[in-house]
Amino acid sequence: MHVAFTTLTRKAFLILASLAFFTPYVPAQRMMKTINDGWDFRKDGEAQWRSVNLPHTFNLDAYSQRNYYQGKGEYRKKLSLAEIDPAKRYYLKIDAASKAANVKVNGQVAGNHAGGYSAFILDVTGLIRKENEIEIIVDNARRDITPLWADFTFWGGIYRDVWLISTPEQHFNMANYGSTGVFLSTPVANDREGVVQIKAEVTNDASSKVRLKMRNCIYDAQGKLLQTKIQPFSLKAGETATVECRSDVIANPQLWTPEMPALYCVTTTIVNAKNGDILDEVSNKVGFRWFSFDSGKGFSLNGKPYKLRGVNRHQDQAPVGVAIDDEVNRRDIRQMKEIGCNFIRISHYPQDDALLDACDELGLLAWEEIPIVNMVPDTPGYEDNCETNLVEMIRQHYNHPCIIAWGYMNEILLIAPTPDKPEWPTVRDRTVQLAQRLEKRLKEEDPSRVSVMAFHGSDLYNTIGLALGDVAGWNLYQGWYFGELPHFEQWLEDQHTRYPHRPIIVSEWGAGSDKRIHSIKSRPFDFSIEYQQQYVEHYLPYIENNDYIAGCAYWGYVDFNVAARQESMPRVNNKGLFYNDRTPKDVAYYFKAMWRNDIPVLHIASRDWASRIGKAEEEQSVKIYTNLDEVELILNDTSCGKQRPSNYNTTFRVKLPKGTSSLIARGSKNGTFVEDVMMITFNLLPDLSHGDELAINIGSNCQFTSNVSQLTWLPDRSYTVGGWGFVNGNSRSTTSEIYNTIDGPIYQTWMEDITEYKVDAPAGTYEVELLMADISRPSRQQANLLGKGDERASSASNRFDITICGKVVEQNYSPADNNRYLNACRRRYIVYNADGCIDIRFTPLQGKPILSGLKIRKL
Ligand code: GCB
Ligand code: CA
Repeated sequence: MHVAFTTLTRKAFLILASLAFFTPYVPAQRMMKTINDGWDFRKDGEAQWRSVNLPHTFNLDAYSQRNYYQGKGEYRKKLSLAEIDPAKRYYLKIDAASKAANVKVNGQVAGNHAGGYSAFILDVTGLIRKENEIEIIVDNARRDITPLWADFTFWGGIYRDVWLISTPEQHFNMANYGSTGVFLSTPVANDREGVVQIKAEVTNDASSKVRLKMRNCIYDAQGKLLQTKIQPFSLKAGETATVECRSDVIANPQLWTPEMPALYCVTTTIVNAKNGDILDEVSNKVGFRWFSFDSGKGFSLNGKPYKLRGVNRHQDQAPVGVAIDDEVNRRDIRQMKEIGCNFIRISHYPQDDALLDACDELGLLAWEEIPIVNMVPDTPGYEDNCETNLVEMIRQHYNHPCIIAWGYMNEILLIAPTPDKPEWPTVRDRTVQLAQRLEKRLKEEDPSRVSVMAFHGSDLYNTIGLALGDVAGWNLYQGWYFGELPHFEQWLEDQHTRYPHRPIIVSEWGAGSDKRIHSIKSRPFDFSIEYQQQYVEHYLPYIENNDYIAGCAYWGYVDFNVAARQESMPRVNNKGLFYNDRTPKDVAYYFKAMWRNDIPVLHIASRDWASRIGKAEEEQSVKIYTNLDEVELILNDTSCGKQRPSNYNTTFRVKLPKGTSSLIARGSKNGTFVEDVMMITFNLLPDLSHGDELAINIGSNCQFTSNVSQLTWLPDRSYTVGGWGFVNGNSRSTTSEIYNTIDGPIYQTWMEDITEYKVDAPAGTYEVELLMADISRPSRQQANLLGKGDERASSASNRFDITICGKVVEQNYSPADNNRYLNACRRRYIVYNADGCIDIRFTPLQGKPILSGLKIRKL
């Protein structure tokens, strides 16, 4: 380490010394700096400004309310410059302002932009002075800019960097869709030869003709200079021209792969031909790689079959929303690599340059797309804006070797009228026409990448002509939103049989999970950690083992904010492999075990369920995710034996002693010994005669542990003598948000038509607490629930009498009184149990009696 450091310092010194003594005076060159600090902000209509730094979003309200602010936000900043050089050009580059921006400099319009996910550059040369005021009005409510409906929050704000750039009068084109104006490709890339093609657009903003040279220096992956190409050219006053350069053949190039992301580098310099002054310069990374999608063999990289193993990624992280720093982007890519991803679907919109740079450097193949989601509206201007956003994405990210696919539509028929509706033909034609227009433009812009679209589980994409891209992406949720797990492979096999020439990728698949919810009898949509595990353990082997599937992108990398989503964690789509704070769920290790065969992976998959409840001597399941051949589990120094995993997991049945125990899993792979350790706590089922609190999650197969009180509400069951349970009733569930509680899932499952619930317990005085919420007016759900919503729709509120231990405690009671539908009601009663049974009875008066939770404590 020390030696390396010294060498580096010496080298740096030599370079500095040579610059100081031997290079001629370097005049005006490009200067680029962020101007993120010192902004003021206010929402439309607010009088008060407050100080903010960029990146910034004005939608932190999306964390707490469905109807987050959609409208205008004003930003302003004073910018002082030491001097204005009349021989320079000045630009503002705004990396993202959602969804639209109007920019003024010193009171004069500098320009506008439509699109919340791509960068734009404005020439402010004529407007800028030493003392400036910059004003940017951002608007996230525009209906002519995509997206309009989608399962994510349309965060408003200037949520990426803002740059001030100055260049000499001769510079790379700054007016090309936010790009650098320098485009690199590799027309020859194979293991024997590599050729780089450079297309640079150069502008002369001077008032006279100039003679220039373009110099391209090509460095190999180790930083060694391989070639220098110099080309003279000249530009008339005001002219922008494209200068092309093709490298000599690079023999035996190091190929770029996710495993070995060898990056060559091209530095493109504009030099004044007369005096040799350097005018403008940009550097780009290049990777030599080639790929193909095949309908039978799947994806290949550099001529070899290569399964795409990936995740979808939204950019938000609490508490900053989408106003994330570059480090967040890089950390995410590192974490994806850590679990063995070689692929990312950058969903559903272009993301930060830092993310794409990290994909190039750390090695992830990427699909990037523009956010045309759920339905194409008929707003004037919408289609033009979509096309502009597509071109911006392609030109801004064209040089990244990580990119293999461009996408432009996601589940575009999801909320479109069904074919039986009179509006259907219009919507269908509008959608197909836009797809055709974008497909054509995409191919004109970049024939070297494939085009792709993500479909939802509907055959209409096939029948109306939307399967027009190179690759079909299927977003499949069988066994989650609808159907059963095996319907997943049935769907794919059916598609493959009917469209044998079409390459397929599973662009989304996922199931939600909530750390508070656990079940040994997990079911779709119960949001248990265990069902998510079951779901991924079914899907992933199929994707891995079937060559015709190019690969997949799990939905999603992390739990992310959707202001309008409800479910067990309102405003969170909780299908992530990682929590929103980027800590892993246990299920992330299943992927890691499957995908990382270069290292031993061994993980006790109980971190998300580290506190258990059961009968003494009752066996508990402890699941291990691993890629070892054999694993031993040790409980408090005693071996529970060895097991051989299949499908990268094995489950031990162990008897946990009361209290906290240690679990150690151990084994070895290729001579490397590995172990994983965790602490697990076991408590006995509550015993009312010992003063314990008995809490029951009525109507549910799951236990629920409050993350505030840590109290566990046990799964419900039917009554047996000496125990407790429902005597009758039907279990129901909802995905609607329950208000005025932090323990929503208790209320989201309930028994209805219940007339009796019994708990056998020693005689005495008890505190009995009933939890209820009237769901008979469920709230409107996200389109993505695809019909999976509330199971009931009675219109009148439920009214009933309640009797406990023979005493009437409520008469003509309705949890929805005062229009409190969907509100948590929690009532405690002090009752005397004289006969060894706490008997709770309901007498229906209107609608159906309901009960969501029950808690009993002996006084
Ligand atoms: C989808 C959408 C995605 C949603 C996801 C879900 O199909 O493309 O935006 O978030 O499903 O979780 O429902
Ligand atoms: Ca319940």
